[in-house]
Amino acid sequence: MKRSSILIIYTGGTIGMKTDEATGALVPFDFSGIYEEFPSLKRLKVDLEVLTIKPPIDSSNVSTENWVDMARLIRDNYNLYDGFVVLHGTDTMSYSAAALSFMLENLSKPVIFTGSQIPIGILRTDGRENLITAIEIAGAHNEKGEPLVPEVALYFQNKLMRGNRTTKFSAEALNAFASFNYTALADVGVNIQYNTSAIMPYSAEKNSEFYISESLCNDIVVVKLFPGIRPATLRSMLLESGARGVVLETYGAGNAPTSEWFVDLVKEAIDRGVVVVNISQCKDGMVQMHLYETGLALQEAGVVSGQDMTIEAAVTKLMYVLGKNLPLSETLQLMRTPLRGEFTM
Ligand code: ASN
Repeated sequence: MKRSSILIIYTGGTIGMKTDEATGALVPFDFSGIYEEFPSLKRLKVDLEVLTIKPPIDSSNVSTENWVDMARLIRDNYNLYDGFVVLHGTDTMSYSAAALSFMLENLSKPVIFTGSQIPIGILRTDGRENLITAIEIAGAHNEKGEPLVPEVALYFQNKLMRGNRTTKFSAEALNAFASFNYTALADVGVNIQYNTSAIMPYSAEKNSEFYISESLCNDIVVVKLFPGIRPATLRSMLLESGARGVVLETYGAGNAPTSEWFVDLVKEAIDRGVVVVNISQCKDGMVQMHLYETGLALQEAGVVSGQDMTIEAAVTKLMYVLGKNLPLSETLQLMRTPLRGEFTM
């Protein structure tokens, strides 16, 4: 079996922290010295290089510009490496993984996001296993040399998940991420069990046509419904904010109040060309606007069903699709089509 070459892109987050021997404070860890810190990595059949985004950030500070930087780093190194591991803070890792899944066009190499809940320089860290297994997955290939996971995925605590299907659901547990609506791409125990039928198939033609989309539109508003929301609040978010795209977080199977003022405001936004996508506040399950009168009103107003998309996928997909500046009908068509396996039809 050939050795894989992997580029680690360190963006920041808890995984990059260790205790300063002198002061006892947490300080950033220098990943370029990765072999000195983890000599056991030499036993993996991979060649590693590390690039650090300067300055490394707490992921709560991540911006669309950072996503463009990450995408460019992958593009500039695409032909030099077999796979990529992105070390990222956990707080917004699902947003970044979803964003990159859209921005990396015709991707046919592994881009594996991981991080940790406990700093890598702390004895009880979860980062060491996350890092080592993410590297192993990024380098995994079949006898023909084709990567086993040619897509953007997120590895955390024994599970490999499609990046744009994940959500950070725990600020405490070490298994902080879940993919509620899509099966794991791999389960990790004594062995790594790849769920091949759930993983994007490898395509050699795609590989030669790899490029990145850098234009993201962040004129987006997320409206999380709650009983008692005032017409003036909704009006300011839908109409006065200048938003080109709205993610409406509704109840249950995609339901919202049937009050005239509510439906009229949504209609008015849609008539003005705002793209409104309906996703559920429930993490598990699917929007089905035809089920109840309370969902049907939205469907008839022209709201796009977000199906079983996560909030992270809905926001970043809107940014990506609106960033293309297409005619409205084509924008709506892209929003209704799963582009990277981000929702179930
Ligand atoms: N605040 C950190 C971050 O997202 C949390 C972590 O990485 N566990 O950068």
